[in-house]
Amino acid sequence: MKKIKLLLLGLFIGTAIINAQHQQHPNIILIFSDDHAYQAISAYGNNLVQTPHIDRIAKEGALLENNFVTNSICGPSRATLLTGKYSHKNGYYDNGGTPFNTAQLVFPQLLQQNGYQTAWIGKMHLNALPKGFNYLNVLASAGGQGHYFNPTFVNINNDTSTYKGYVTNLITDFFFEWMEQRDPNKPFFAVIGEKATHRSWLPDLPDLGAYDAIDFPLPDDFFDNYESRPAAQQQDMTIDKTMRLKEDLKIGQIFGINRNTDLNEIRKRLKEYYPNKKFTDKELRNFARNSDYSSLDAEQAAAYQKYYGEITKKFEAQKLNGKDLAKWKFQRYLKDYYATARSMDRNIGRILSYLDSTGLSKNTVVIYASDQGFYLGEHGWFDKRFIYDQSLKTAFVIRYPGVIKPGTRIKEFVSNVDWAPTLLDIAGIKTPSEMQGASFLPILKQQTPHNWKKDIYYHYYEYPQPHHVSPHLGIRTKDYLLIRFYKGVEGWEFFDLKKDPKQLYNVYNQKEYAPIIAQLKSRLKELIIHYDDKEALDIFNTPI
Ligand code: SGN
Ligand code: CA
Repeated sequence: MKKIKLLLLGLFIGTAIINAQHQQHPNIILIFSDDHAYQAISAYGNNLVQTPHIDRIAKEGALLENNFVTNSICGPSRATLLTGKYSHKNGYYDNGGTPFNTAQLVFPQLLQQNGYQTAWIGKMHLNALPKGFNYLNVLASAGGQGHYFNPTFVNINNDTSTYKGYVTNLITDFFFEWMEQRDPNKPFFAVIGEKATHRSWLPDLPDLGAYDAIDFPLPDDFFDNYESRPAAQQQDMTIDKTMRLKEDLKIGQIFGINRNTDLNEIRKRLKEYYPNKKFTDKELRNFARNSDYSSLDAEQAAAYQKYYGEITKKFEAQKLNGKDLAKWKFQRYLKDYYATARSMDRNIGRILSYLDSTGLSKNTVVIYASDQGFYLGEHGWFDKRFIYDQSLKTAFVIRYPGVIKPGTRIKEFVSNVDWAPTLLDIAGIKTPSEMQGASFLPILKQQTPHNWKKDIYYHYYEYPQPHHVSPHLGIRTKDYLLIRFYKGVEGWEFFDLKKDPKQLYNVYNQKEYAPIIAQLKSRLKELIIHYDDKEALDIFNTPI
């Protein structure tokens, strides 16, 4: 009898321990890429290029179809992620170089207070190291953008080190190193900040040419003439005119040279592609200026020279111009872009396998998201910034075993001010009142609150450099998009998304839309007041 009692007691204690382990808040990994378009992901419908590991996260968890950003560029997106606030509240409006204000609250501080160990590894791009992290190892050179090959990182003590290898692989390696040194008795939160797929799209060596056999279909608005959209007429981000053959597409590029390389050496290497062309010393020196291409070591440079040298020769033989040249550039852009993304998906595979083999998968939330969307030739563009769909929306897939039902697809509107509150909620922490978003964890559990938002407020600032996108603010609902451009171009735009999902026809002046435009304006004003965007209110109230 006594033995049975002891056995029962043992069972009871055992179950209690298991329960306690289950109740411990989960680990959270946020794999956060740069400029990786949702339309580049197979789980989001791309059927030419496969992203099996991002897809796996979606399949085993949820995919958000309407996840928006509040200001579609890099630094501001990261500042919003950390603070749960719009740019006008966290002070980080653009990539202009002003350091992120580290005195303000960032959500990892709250995670730390609740027993989490926290790390950010890879690209951060905030011109300052925020509080709230136990471990930092972030890209340092090129104004925080870092290099694809042999990059330099800065750690929490402000010490910099340069490492040999390809950035996406190194970032994963550093994550594993940190995992091995962390305290296994505490939950962890880690941001794996990818450099991929940022311009100038340098693939890892095994991926050079991975998509050369694919002829990518040209978006039907590739030769958009921007009629009825003055800000689109003013931008400087077309594949046709803005994208550069040498610096972006690596045509006639010389790799692995730097400011100290002898000019005769550069002249000699160029002879192979341009036997009859004479270069001035200034032109030769320019070849050594792009640090992304200078950072390759001899072996990497040789592989690049071989691959892009062949492409250069074929290109020069074709003597393309006009629309044919634009179409050719589009093909090369996508081939490099997807090849760069390929290494990232492979590395996400490494991360998922690591979690499987260490048994961590069960109690670790894994998120894959990008800092904003990106144009892959829609409207003829690359880059982002506009409130139009491809840059406004961004990928977000999340796996949370036992909580999110596999294969969930979410249509509700969420935005990046909601990310911090959601991550805090997962960790069992209430959203602080100064944050401007709300947790969408209930939505992920398919328990959408009845009053969940149905529209998104947006405000973009950076102007005129680098891409001449006029500042604007606006509101996006399921069916409509209303925009107020200012500074560069002054004016309103309105799109009926039911009839015009590609946002090609600005119908602001069509009479039949006057009632809905009036309604949307009053809602936009409410949002401006709700988010306390004073500058926006002045602009809204200024007649044009
Ligand atoms: C660089 C790029 C731009 C890009 C910004 C911001 N030019 O300036 O094309 O929009 O970064 O990107 S480049 O010739 O230097 O590549 S962000 O992702 O950091 O916001
Ligand atoms: Ca970015």
